[in-house]
Amino acid sequence: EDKVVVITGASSGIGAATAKVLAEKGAKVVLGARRADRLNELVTAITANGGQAVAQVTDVTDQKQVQALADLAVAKFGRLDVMFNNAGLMPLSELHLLKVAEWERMIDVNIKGVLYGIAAALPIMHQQGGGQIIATDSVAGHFVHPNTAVYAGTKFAVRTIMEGLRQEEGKNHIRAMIVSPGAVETELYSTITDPAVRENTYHNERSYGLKDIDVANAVAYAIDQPENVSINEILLRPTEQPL
Ligand code: NJP
Repeated sequence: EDKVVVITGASSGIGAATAKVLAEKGAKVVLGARRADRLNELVTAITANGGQAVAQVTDVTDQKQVQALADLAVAKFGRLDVMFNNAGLMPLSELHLLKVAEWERMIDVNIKGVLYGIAAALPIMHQQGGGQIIATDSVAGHFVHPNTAVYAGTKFAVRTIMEGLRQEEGKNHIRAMIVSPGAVETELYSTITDPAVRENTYHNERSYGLKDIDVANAVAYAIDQPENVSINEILLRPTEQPL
């Protein structure tokens, strides 16, 4: 399909894999993240493979930058069919460690970043008469464990925001979906600053984690559905992951 898809957090992991999968299927992808070098490498790889991609450095904690990324899609490709709010970080720790700056960072990126994506996409999609908004949530949007209180809190918030969006915007032909993975082998564990928690999480990702492409394929499946089919959540775990 030749849809125009904006992806935040496109410089690595799930975002980068989704960009490649969608571009291979003919989508025009508009890529945002903070690391320009990674974005440029990805654009070069997609273009060399015959795909269409543009990138713009975007910090999702800045509403203006998220708006500029959505506007780039319209300026470059004339539309915005899918807004994939995927950027996130996961500095897990127990609450008593009082890593307040990390709590704030998760709220800013994981929650506000998604809200800014919605704010950027909605007016454009209203004008077009439809579209699709996707956010990367998590199994942590369903269950909380020690170390995950704030991270899970941000993912619970994303789940409720996206469900509200679905209920309100279906009448405007806007589809809303969250993709909720279990452990995925990406660079996300490196955002964990507590060494014991990082080692444990990293161990799980290495021993049984999904690949980023597994999540990318789930997102591509939802985008590929006909307009009357709104898949609202895809929750996927590695087979061996218990919780
Ligand atoms: O991790 P990683 P994932 N502004 O670290 C970007 C969720 N998830 O692919 O800015 C803009 O490879 C960062 O780019 P950069 C998770 O919560 C994962 O696993 O250049 N972008 C990078 O592209 C998250 O929502 C697992 O540093 C910002 C991307 O975010 C999503 O999957 C399990 C940014 C992170 O890519 C993608 O993470 C699960 C900012 N301020 C949910 N800050 C898992 N991996 O196990 C970060 O349930 N980024």
